Amino acid sequence: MPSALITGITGQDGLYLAELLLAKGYDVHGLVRGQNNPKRDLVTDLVPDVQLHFGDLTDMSSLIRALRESDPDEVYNLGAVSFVAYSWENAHLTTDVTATGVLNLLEAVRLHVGSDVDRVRFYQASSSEMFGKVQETPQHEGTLLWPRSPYGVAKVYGHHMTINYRESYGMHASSGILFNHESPRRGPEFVTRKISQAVARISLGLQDHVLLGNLDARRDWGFAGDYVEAMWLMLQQPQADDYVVATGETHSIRDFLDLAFAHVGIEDWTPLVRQDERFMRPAEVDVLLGDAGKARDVLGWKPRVSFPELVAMMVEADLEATRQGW
Ligand code: NAP
Ligand code: F7E
Repeated sequence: MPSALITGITGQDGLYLAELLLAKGYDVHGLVRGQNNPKRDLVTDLVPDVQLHFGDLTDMSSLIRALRESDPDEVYNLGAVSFVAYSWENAHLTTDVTATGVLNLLEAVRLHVGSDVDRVRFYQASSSEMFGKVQETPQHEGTLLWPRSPYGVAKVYGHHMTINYRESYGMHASSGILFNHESPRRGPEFVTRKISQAVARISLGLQDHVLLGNLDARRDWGFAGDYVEAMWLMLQQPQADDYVVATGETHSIRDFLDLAFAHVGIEDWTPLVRQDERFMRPAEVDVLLGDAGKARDVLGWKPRVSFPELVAMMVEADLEATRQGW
């Protein structure tokens, strides 16, 4: 039975990846941080077969211990401070977790495997935020990186460190440059879930408007359940490499609002949405559009869920959750 250790198991992607790997017959282990993490119960409810280990990306000895306890064939590093807006407020913390945390885990894996470098395959959760102020469109694996936030800068560090461990030690270390991916499990701080929750509450008469920031930003949004499959495929290749994972479509926040409100029968959402300075960013990533041609050709990966299907899925899930009082 193959085994895997997932950092970030309590997050959106960690849960989908755990479900995918369990369905494939893996022995799945997850790293949980904190002395009384409230999301631990979510993991035990949704994926009870995952074995949990205590650890934190900023604490290298805890990573070494988790590797010893789980002895995985594959390590997926999904743990991060992942909210871009928060990264300006806590730039050092973001750097410690999202940048140095990658080095800690790579080094822990290197020490764990000793001279047997093929023993563990490593996945790093890189991000389209590394393209930031985009230097070409669409963005591909060779596009110049120009991050626009402490989060983006931290991800660039983790990305290059992953490549460096591959080149320096021959480690099977791959980096997935994933564009935005969403789902009903998306944290409510991110714009898509903030909108789907607000639309559900507004349509049920529980809220009268929503405050948002820049409505003109454009993102290449896909479904998280599709994207974790690409992570797994990367680690099944004979050679480690870097891959862009994206849909190849870009949409604005306004497009998302159009579809989300239309789903509950509201055609004109302008009186229901107010812009608020607090949600504007010091430096914005205006437009992202990914070219996932390499993932399609080498991994045989393509997205299954379309943008309208994604929006409908999220609004439906929040309507149901709000009605049930979850
Ligand atoms: P998420 O829902 O925010 O989950 C982040 C995970 O990281 C959580 O499980 C969190 O644990 C964990 N974490 C935070 N600080 C940690 C620490 N010090 N030590 C160990 N774990 C820690 O993020 P996601 O959307 O699933 O994304 C997964 C990964 O992909 C992240 O690295 C993210 O930056 C990257 N990424 C995401 C997207 C996207 O669109 N979703 C796109 C590109 C890349 P707690 O629950 O304890 O906070
Ligand atoms: O913002 C705009 C905001 O916070 C998207 C993370 O998973 O994907 C995510 O990062 C856009 C930005 O995601 C609000 O200014 C407007 O232009 O949903 P978001 P993100 O910053 O793109 C990448 C790929 C990652 O790697 C990250 O980990 O929406 N926006 N109004 C708003 N954003 C938020 N959060 N809240 C608003 O009210």
